[in-house]
Parts: sequence; C-alpha cells; structure tokens
Amino acid sequence: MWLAIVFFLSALLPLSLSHGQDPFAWLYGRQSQGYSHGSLQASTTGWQCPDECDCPPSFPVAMYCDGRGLTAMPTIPSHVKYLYLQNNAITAVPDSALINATSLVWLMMHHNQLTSEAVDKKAFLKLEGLERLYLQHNNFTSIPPNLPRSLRDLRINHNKIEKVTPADLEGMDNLTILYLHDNAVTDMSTSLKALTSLTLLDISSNKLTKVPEALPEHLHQFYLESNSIDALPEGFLGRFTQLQYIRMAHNQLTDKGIPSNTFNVTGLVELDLSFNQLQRIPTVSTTLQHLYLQANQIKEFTLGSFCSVVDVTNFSKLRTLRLDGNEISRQDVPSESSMCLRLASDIEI
Ligand SMILES: *[C@@H]1O[C@H](CO)[C@@H](O)[C@H](O)[C@H]1NC(C)=O
Ligand SMILES: *[C@@H]1O[C@H](CO)[C@@H](O)[C@H](O)[C@H]1NC(C)=O
Ligand SMILES: *[C@@H]1O[C@H](CO)[C@@H](O)[C@H](O)[C@H]1NC(C)=O
Ligand SMILES: *[C@@H]1O[C@H](CO)[C@@H](O)[C@H](O)[C@H]1NC(C)=O
Ligand SMILES: CC(=O)N[C@H]1CO[C@H](CO)[C@@H](O)[C@@H]1O
Repeated sequence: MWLAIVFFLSALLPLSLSHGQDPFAWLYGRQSQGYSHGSLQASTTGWQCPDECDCPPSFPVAMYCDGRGLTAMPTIPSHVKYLYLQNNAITAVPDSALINATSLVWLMMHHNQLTSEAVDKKAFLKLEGLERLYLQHNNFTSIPPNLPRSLRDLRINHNKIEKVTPADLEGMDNLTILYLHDNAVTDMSTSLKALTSLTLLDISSNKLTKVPEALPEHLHQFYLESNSIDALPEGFLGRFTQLQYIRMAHNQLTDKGIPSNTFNVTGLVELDLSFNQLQRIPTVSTTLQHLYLQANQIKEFTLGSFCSVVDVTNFSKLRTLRLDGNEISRQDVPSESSMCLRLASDIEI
C-alpha cells in the first residue's frame, strides 16, 4: 500500500531524487556515504529528514539512523516520536542535541560510544514524554542525570556503572522495566524505593555483596545472579505481593545466610539458586514449579523441604527439579518422594 503511495508521490515530485540517491534506500537500510551533518532534506511528505537518516513516508513519526557509522547526533525534527540511533559510534550528547525533540517517545541509543562525561547534564531534560530509553552497551560510569520521569522502560545494561543513587531514579513512578545488568554496581543504597511500578528488575552480573534495600513491592521478575551475595535479609520475599521469578544463581549463598522459610512463600513459580554453596535443600512452598539447585554442595535429599504433610490434597506442584552437580545420587531419593513430587516430570540428579 505505502509502496504505491511512494511511487505515486515520486512521480509527481521529482524532489525525492534530487540527491542522486536511491529514494528507496531506507527500505533496505542502505544509504549513500558522505553525510553532510546537520543538513536536512525535504521528504516526499514535506517533513525534514537529515541526509544520514531515513524517514519512511509510511511512518513519518519514526526516524532511522541506526548502523550508519555516525559519530555525532543528527539534527532531530521536532515531530519525531521514535528515534533509532543504535549501532553507531556516537560519543557525545550535548545539551542542544535533543532540545527540539520534544515529541520523542522512544529513543534507541544502544551500542554507541557514550560516556558519562560526554553526555551533558540537561541532554535528556526536555524529553517530557519519553517512555523508552535504551542506552545499553555504551561506556556510562553512572546513570545520566535528569532522565525524564515519564520513563517506563530504561535499559542501561552492559555499561560501567559503579553506583546508583536515589536521585538517579527519583520520581520515576511509571518505570516498569529496569535493566542494569552487566555493570560494576557495588552500591544502590535506597535508589529503588521510588519505583512503585517496577515489575522487572535485572541487576545480575554486578558487584553487589548484598541484596539492595527498599525493593519495590510489585516486582514480578527479579534477577540478581552473578553477584557476590552471601546472605539474604530476614523476611526478604515476604514483602513482595507478585513475585514469580527469582534468579540468584552464581552467588555465594550458604545455608547460614538463608533464614528459614525464606522461600516458603506462595506465588513463586521459579527459583534459581544454582551455583551457590548450599549444603541443604531450602524449604520451598508447595506452589513452586521450577527449582534449580544444580552445582551446590547438597549432601542429603530432604523430602520435608518440599512437603511437610503428604496426602491426597497436599503435595508439591514442582515440575522441574535440578540437583545435578551436588553430592547426592539417585539412591538418596526416598521412595515416598513420588507421593510428594507428583508432578515433577523433570528431576535431574
Ligand atoms: C531547534 O529549533 C530552533 C527553532 O526552530 C532552531 O533555531 C535550532 O537550530 C534547533 N536546534 C536543533 C539542535 O535542532
Ligand atoms: C568504551 O569502552 C570500550 C571497551 O572498554 C573501549 O574500547 C572504547 O575505547 C571506549 N570508548 C570510549 C569513547 O571511551
Ligand atoms: C505516569 O503515567 C500516567 C498515565 O499515563 C501519567 O498521567 C503520569 O503523568 C505519568 N507519570 C510521570 C511521572 O510521568
Ligand atoms: C510453609 O508455609 C506453610 C504455610 O505458611 C506452612 O503450613 C508450612 O508448614 C511451611 N513449611 C515448613 C516446612 O515450614
Ligand atoms: C498441612 C497442610 O498443608 N494441610 C493442608 C492440606 O490441604 C488442605 C486442602 O487444600 C488444606 O486445607 C490444609 O491446610
């Protein structure tokens, strides 16, 4: 449909050919080289589009500038809502770069060369309707200041962030997804406290030695594997009302660091405690469905960890149980287990 429109318009308006470029280059993502930074060309729809980007007439609120070897920010027309700048070599965002881009809803800047020093303090300040900001795979050492409070999805994983402060995330009432994994975070203080809508938090592969304080209570998925956590706070999971998936593999958890009944909470669907230093199977709720305990130092199969009572109506809902890479073998599983672990079709020892 839009192809027909483009043909129609380009027949009427030879303007689109005036650059000696293939006017359909945006279709297959190949643009001519030799950008003239900052210059705008009129597109067939009357919008302005920078030479180095593509603004499809069929979707005029989007601007595609990804994967073009850009080292600086292009000029952004004020009507653009969806801006794709990923996979370039952009090193800086001056305060002026986004000053007119007040309609932006999505800003994709992942896989660039951005550093905290080269992103000006007010660079993102005017983006009052921004909902998605992708900054992963850059060289940030801290979360940029003055991010729009309207954000719903912030991805800043695979950077070099060492510290997250309360001011970084304050007032982000609508933030539901936060990807901070693969950084070097040692300290988050109470920065997560304000995130009342947060449902997915990924802080795996950092340098945390304890679980962050003041976790948002509506979390649905919480990933903190590959840190250096050796103990969990008392009543740690009791505060969550909707938590279903928790992953804590590759930490340094010991039996001593896990208060009893920590995991005996209903609602949890998946619990990953693999690659830790546990010697016992922790008590889990009968409603848990997937439990990963491989590569610990478990010496005993304690059926009471899964069922305190077994009868027709009381049994474990566990489907997956991984116990391989521990110090037990199949003979250590008592025969009455089949009564309790009635649904476990996938047990690995
Ligand atoms: C922003 O808009 C103003 C007014 O139209 C213009 O003078 C200025 O050059 C624009 N700046 C950028 C970076 O686009
Ligand atoms: C970003 O980090 C990479 C890998 O550490 C490095 O090669 C590159 O030079 C850095 N770029 C900047 C702009 O600091
Ligand atoms: C959160 O979203 C609601 C509903 O879309 C909106 O009214 C409110 O202004 C947003 N909050 C922030 C801090 O932007
Ligand atoms: C787990 O919690 C339930 C409900 O709160 C309780 O009935 C059960 O005895 C607990 N299991 C163990 C092994 O403590
Ligand atoms: C000890 C225990 O968990 N008993 C439960 C067995 O199942 C019935 C019916 O679901 C519950 O009412 C009991 O509390």
